Amino acid sequence: MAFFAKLKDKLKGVREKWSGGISKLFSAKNFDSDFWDSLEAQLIAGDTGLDFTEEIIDFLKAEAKSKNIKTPGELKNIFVEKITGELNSVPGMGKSFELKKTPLILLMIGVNGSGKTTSAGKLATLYKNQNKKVIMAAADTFRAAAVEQLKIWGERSGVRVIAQGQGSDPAAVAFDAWKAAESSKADVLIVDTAGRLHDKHNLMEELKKIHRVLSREAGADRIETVLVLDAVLGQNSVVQAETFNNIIPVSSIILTKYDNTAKGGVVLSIAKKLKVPVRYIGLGEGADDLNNFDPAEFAAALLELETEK
Ligand SMILES: Nc1nc2c(ncn2[C@@H]2O[C@H](COP(=O)(O)OP(=O)(O)OP(=O)(O)O)[C@@H](O)[C@H]2O)c(=O)[nH]1
Ligand SMILES: [Mg+2]
Repeated sequence: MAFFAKLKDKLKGVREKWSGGISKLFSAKNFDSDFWDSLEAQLIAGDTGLDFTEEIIDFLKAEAKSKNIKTPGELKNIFVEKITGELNSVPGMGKSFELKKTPLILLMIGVNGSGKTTSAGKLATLYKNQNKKVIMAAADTFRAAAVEQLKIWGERSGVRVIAQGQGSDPAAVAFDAWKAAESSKADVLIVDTAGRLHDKHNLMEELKKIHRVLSREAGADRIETVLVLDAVLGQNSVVQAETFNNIIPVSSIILTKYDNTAKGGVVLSIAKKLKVPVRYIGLGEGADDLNNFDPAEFAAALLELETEK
């Protein structure tokens, strides 16, 4: 199913649809301060972020003036192009991870409950379905039942999970898993890590250690540091991303629980502020509920325009 068709389907029960609100505005008869104020309010309410919202409004006003546009309806395509262009200006946006140098390491990081383990399981399923050889590493040795949770995903997807006991050194688990991935010529090694509050110093140090060990053994260019963010947190997730990025450079983002938010604009905020690609979005708890993020479709759907796909 196409990205937004699936999203709409998932969002059926959500009464307050952000895109529907924006779309309605553009059917206004003319530009008055009400139109601009409402558009601004809708974008901010949808977690687009203050700075970017202001930029969009200023850009649209300038376009309307210079092109002598009289009705909001005529601005629709310009709006869509602006949004799509901003998203696509970030390399890798909406694209799958590149398997140029294998085994590729996907180091899953993020705060508690953001969806790291679930996303690891979904990615394992996805690669398995593409007949890739996948190994997962249970480097969350902190939380009881974390290893078990990953093993269940492993069984479900038919993927081997490298684990040690609870409380063991996560960097040692990552090391073991790398050795296994290397010797078995795996395509992808997915490393699940413990959820951490981004202000907990020692947990961040532990994360750095995992990254250091993997970089030393496998080479930094083989590691995708995948920050898993909960879309429901909106602007807070942007702050989280900035904090994590200061610890180890984040190279990709998976935005989870997109099915649970009526505020889709956080994608724009992330693209604009962090310049890190949102490659996938999570649309549910199931193994197949992971989709590439499609910028053009996303932008068109904001105005309820049909796309060619
Ligand atoms: N609706 C929905 N739920 C999700 C999604 N991704 C994860 N979840 C749910 O969010 C909860 C937390 O997911 P986990 O994968 O355990 O999160 P985590 O980051 O590994 O958590 P910790 O290991 O405790 O840090 C679970 O109940 C998941 O089923 C998603 O895209 N949509
Ligand atoms: Mg977890």
